Amino acid sequence: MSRFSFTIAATDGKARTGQIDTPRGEIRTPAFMPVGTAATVKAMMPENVRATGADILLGNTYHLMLRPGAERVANLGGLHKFMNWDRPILTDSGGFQVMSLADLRKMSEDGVRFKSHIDGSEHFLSPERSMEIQKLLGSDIVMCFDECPALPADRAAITKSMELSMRWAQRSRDAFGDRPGHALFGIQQGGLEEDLRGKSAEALTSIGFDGYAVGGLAVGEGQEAMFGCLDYAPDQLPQDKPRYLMGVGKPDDIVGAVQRGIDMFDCVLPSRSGRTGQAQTRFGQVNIRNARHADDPRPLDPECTCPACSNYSRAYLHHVNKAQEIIASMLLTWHNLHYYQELMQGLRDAISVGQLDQFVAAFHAKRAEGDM
Ligand code: PRF
Ligand code: ZN
Repeated sequence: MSRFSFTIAATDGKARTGQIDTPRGEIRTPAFMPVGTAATVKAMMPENVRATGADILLGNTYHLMLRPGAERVANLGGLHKFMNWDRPILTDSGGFQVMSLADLRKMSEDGVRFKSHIDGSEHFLSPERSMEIQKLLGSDIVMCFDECPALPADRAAITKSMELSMRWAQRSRDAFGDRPGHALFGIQQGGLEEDLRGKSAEALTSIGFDGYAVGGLAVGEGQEAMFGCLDYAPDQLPQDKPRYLMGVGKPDDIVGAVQRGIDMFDCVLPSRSGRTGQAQTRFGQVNIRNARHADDPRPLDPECTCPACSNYSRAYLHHVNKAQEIIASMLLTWHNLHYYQELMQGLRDAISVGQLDQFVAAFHAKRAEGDM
């Protein structure tokens, strides 16, 4: 019952496939975690999210502490029961969301004071309070409280921020304590500076975590710079623990990151873009609102087995989107999450049989062909 372990079944180059075992079930890696920020993956019932192939969801400390409140969720039996998802949940620690969403932020060594973007009320987050909230929620994989500097930033600012995040990582570890069956992940920072990333990895490794995230990327640096960093950052982290690239990404970002040794991902893209009429497909992004779909009786993707592609035409998806019907969000979100999970299964299978290069070549060829 107290198990939380990571087993690598096969490798292909730097890529790995395997599974994380938790008391709430296994997580097949490389894994994509749909984002359930406010105790829901928007427009989806949890059982349908599971049907797309998701093993784990991501939840957010920041949103849930503001609404409905962590103590309230705990009194109602925890986040799993509250949202009707009994498999693993990873929660982000709040600092990153404070920086992107909250008003009037005031940072100190102790933590960050801020005003809610919802009602202007005042709140405080620190490593200790973030650990407490994630425990109240019942999170299976808890993230350290960190600071993610916006890029570009000068080296002095990135150094100072990384060092603060490493002191907060130690405080997160101390506050988390020993909780069998629950995991605590450290978060590497250091911008695009290889030596600072190395120092961050050393600090985290000497504290000791159940998994390690690469934080501070996908913050505006572009894919080439991100891949440049991922050419060394995962190698600086322990080989035998899961590596999680936070907030990434587009399908080609995920493929490139898996090739560089990343095991876990989360991103709002498939769910958020589904609500604005963008479909993520084998042949690239398709805007279902485009007039060329209005009379098209074909499915979005004839090879996709999701409900949107099995039962509806492009013309129907176009119509319900234009008419702002709720089912438009439901169908495209389902398709997008299905596509992402199928991509992850394809990556896992390819790594298992040592055919990742061939898989990646076919992935890019299909996208180059485009939607016809
Ligand atoms: N830290 C935390 N959450 C995050 C990030 C980070 O650096 C990122 C960066 N892409 C996304 N989410 N705690
Ligand atoms: Zn589909």
